[in-house]
Formats: sequence, C-alpha cells, structure tokens
Amino acid sequence: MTRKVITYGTFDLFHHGHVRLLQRLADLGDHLTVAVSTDEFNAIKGKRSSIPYAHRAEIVAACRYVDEVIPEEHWEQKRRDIERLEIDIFAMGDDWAGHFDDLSDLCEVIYLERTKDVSSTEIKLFVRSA
Ligand code: C2G
Repeated sequence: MTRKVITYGTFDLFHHGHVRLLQRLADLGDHLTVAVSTDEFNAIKGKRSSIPYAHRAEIVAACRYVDEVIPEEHWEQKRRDIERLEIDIFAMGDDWAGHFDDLSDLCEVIYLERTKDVSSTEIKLFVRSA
C-alpha cells in the first residue's frame, strides 16, 4: 500500500532548509507531492518570491526526494488535494504548527522542525549586502 505524503510552500531560492524538509518528508512514505505556491497565490499570502513559479516548480521537481509537483493556488485546496490524491500524510515545517490540524479528519498531520539559520529572506538580505 503506497503511503502518500503532501506538503505546500513557496520554495523560493531553494536552500538546504527546503532540502532537509523534503528529505524527511520522503522518509515518511513512498510518494511525495509538493504543492508549490503560484506567484498569484504568493500575492494572496503577501509574499513576493525572487524566482517565478515556473522555475521554483522546476527546481523542486528536480529534487531527488520529490515525486510530483502541483500548483498551490488557494488556501482551501488542501482538503480537495488530499482527497483527490489519496494522501495519507500532510506535513509542514513547524513554523506552521497547529495551523492545519483541521485536516486531521482526512489524514495524518505532521509538523517537522524547521532548519535553523537559513531562509529565503536571509539569503536575499545577504546577497543585497554583498
Ligand atoms: N522550511 C524549513 N526550514 C527552513 C525554511 C523553510 O523547514 N529554514 C520549510 C517551511 O517550514 C515550509 C517549507 O520549508 O514547510 C517551505 O517554506 P516556504 O517556502 O517559506 O513556505 P511558506 O511560504 O511558508 O508556504 O499553504 C502553506 C503555504 O504555502 C506555506
């Protein structure tokens, strides 16, 4: 029985924090789907990524731990994705701890520790100051 995992995120300026999350997610099951936030959805989140959606999706899809990439366009799509893709585990970094517990009637909800001292924002600030 295939254990399917899903996660959601912007994945801007792909870094080792993202890699370590995806690696741990891949270890939780047999198949990992990553829903990458579109540029339009990032505007709704109040985020502007440095890298456009098409390239962020391409980079995440190239990661050895990822089996499938889909677009994340709305906050509400998670329930539909979990049912449509027959997901067993929904997981995010723990900066989102508690935010998605409402999904626990559909699947396991897991929050994994964020990797310290790295973020897309910190990378942007460092590059600007270089
Ligand atoms: N992450 C991590 N360690 C870091 C940075 C990020 O584990 N140092 C994790 C985050 O916790 C998240 C994932 O990597 O689970 C993607 O991070 P972001 O691209 O910042 O995602 P975010 O903008 O929070 O979007 O519907 C959910 C949202 O789309 C999440």
